[in-house]
Amino acid sequence: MKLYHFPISPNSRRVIAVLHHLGLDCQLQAVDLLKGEHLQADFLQLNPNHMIPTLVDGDFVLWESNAIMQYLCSKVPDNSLLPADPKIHADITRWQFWQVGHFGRACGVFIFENILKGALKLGEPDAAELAKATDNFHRFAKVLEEHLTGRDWLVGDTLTLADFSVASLLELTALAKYPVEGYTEIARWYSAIEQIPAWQSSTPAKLS
Ligand SMILES: N[C@@H](CCC(=O)N[C@@H](CS)C(=O)NCC(=O)O)C(=O)O
Repeated sequence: MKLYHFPISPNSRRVIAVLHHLGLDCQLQAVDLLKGEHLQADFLQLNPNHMIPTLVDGDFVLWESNAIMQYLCSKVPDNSLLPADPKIHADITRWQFWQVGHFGRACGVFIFENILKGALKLGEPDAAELAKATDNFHRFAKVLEEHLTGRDWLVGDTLTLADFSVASLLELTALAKYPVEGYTEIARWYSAIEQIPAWQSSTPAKLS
């Protein structure tokens, strides 16, 4: 298998953490988004959305990080990251959709305004956009905070894909300047994620 990724992308990180946790063999191929490598014809044939991560497994090409994570789990029977029990499976998938559709979108504005704009020389962060994103961040961070109260993990009593999907957004907390003050349950849970060997070994060099 080959995974096209971009270092410091949370979308890549969560997939790489799963590869490490499951002990799967996979070649990592960095695609430099800042140099526009994702817009080259060869890559567009794999992913017409010009986005990483993208997995190639023989003649099967798969994009969307959460779909890739579920596919990787299907290679390791009886793994605890994505148990077969239909309700647990659906609960994990629910949090993965929530990450893409809600929390990730709130975090994405901070990533764009406070990290990417500077890296791409697109000007200063837009205060109005950040103010709107702050409201949205709190709306969904409160849901996460309350859900984590009294729990070690997002689903059931063990680490699952749900934890890797949502936690990956938080790796950029300092650089993206998310308004995380006061979210003590999220901080406690994220500290536990940071102790997981697969999380540690998948830390991008620039964040370690
Ligand atoms: N929903 C997608 C999002 C992937 C994504 O946003 N990737 C970004 C990097 S973090 C990208 O490749 N952007 C390049 C572009 O949009 O042209 C996933 O979860 O895989």
